[in-house]
Amino acid sequence: MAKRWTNDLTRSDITPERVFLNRRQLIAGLGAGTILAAAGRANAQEALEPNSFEDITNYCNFYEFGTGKSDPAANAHMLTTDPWSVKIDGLVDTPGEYSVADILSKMTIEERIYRFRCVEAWSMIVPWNGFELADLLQMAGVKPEAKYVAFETALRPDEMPGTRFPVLDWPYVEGLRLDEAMHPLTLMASGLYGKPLPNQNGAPLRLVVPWKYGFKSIKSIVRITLTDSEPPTSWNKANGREYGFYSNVNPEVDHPRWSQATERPLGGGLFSRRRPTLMFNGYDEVASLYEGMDLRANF
Ligand SMILES: Nc1nc2c(c(=O)[nH]1)N[C@H]1C(S)=C(S)[C@@H](COP(=O)(O)O)O[C@H]1N2
Ligand SMILES: [Mo]
Repeated sequence: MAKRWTNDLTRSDITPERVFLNRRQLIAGLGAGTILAAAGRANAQEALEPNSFEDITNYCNFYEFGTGKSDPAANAHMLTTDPWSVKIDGLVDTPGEYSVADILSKMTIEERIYRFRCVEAWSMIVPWNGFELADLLQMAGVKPEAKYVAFETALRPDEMPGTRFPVLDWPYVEGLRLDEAMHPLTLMASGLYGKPLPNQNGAPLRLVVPWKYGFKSIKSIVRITLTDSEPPTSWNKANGREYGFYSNVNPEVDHPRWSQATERPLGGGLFSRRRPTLMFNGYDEVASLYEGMDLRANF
């Protein structure tokens, strides 16, 4: 499948040596199409230098393996990720169990360097490998009545020690409105830094929705269901006052217990400079999805 649209810089667009490039160097090194894309995105057009592989894989949230930031790295090796299949059901033309191997053979894997902003107010930049969720949904055939997409993570207490504790109502579930799910920025990631996705980051397939708080980016997905009503989501069920269905990154809507105006970029140490958080995490191109909506009421 052809690469239809690119939101951000990808490492295949820049010179082979991964170095920090300033805007002028970047534009000099890019093809004409990308220059246009870059010109339209002046606001977010800083060079995105990814966090290190070590940072991304050792500072994780994956409560199925424990609630500490290093628990997933320590425990997620217990998860069997091959073979793996994803059930796609609900309002689709061809429901069924799709093996990940089969899915990957049909999708074009590309690299997307995305900002990632956790609701806890830390952030990082990740070079994901994956494909657009829209391509997978189109493969299954979305019925006209479908309005939402529900996602579910594996629940295997034998392999996921964290699920023996009632921290969340397992399995972890998430959801998107169909237009959010079909947006070209919405990625299904199967890798990072050009390597298969480490288990702690959600192997073998996880969602990445870069303009929403990190908890929307559900890991180790076993089921995708097209529905006509808004699906329940884990953090909203756990605390609906603090975590809404939309959970778009929004510096103007604070968490009831902390400000969302700024964030701490990972990798700079505990006392690194905070930086301003951007509306939609800098991905302004999604603003039209929410036109006419009160983003305070629909947080
Ligand atoms: N199944 C599942 N998915 C999950 C989580 C989780 O605990 N379980 N944590 C979420 C949160 S809070 C964040 S910030 C991101 C973290 O992704 P990373 O560890 O790959 O950076 O995963 C999200 N996806
Ligand atoms: Mo998070």
